Amino acid sequence: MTTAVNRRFRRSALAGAVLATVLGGGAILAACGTGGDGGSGDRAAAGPAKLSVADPYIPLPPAGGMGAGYLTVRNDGGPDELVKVSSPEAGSVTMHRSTASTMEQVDSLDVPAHGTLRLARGGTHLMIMDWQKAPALGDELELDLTFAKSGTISVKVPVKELTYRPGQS
Ligand SMILES: [Cu+2]
Repeated sequence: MTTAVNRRFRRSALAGAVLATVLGGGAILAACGTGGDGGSGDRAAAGPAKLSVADPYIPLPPAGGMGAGYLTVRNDGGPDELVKVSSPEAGSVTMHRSTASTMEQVDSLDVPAHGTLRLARGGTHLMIMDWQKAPALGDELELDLTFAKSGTISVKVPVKELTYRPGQS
């Protein structure tokens, strides 16, 4: 509630001439918002998380070897945390964060309020090992994403060619 009070104070402190502009468009308020993609910045960060998963894919692992997993978690609600990923089709799925020269395993990844958690090439990613059966192009593999507050979301993840990037067909 502190946030709402502050915001109201900020608005009332503005000159009447610009007040209409501020209320009319989200541009100014978004500048001091949560920084989430596409979030209006005008909504409170409290409340339950509202998660959805977009663009999941696994680049074809070499001969059934270690694979990577990429996806985007969108959140239209309060903050959450990805705490575990598993798959009935692989013995081991871990979360990794890439640094300049190496990568490290992490226990959890933040899903910001009204923002996104993006797992993408060169950044945070999943590492998948010990396949039950070597994945092939076109396979759809299940990943079970467990969040601290939202529980488990299961997604079917297509196996794509190595050069695939989301947004391409
Ligand atoms: Cu890794």
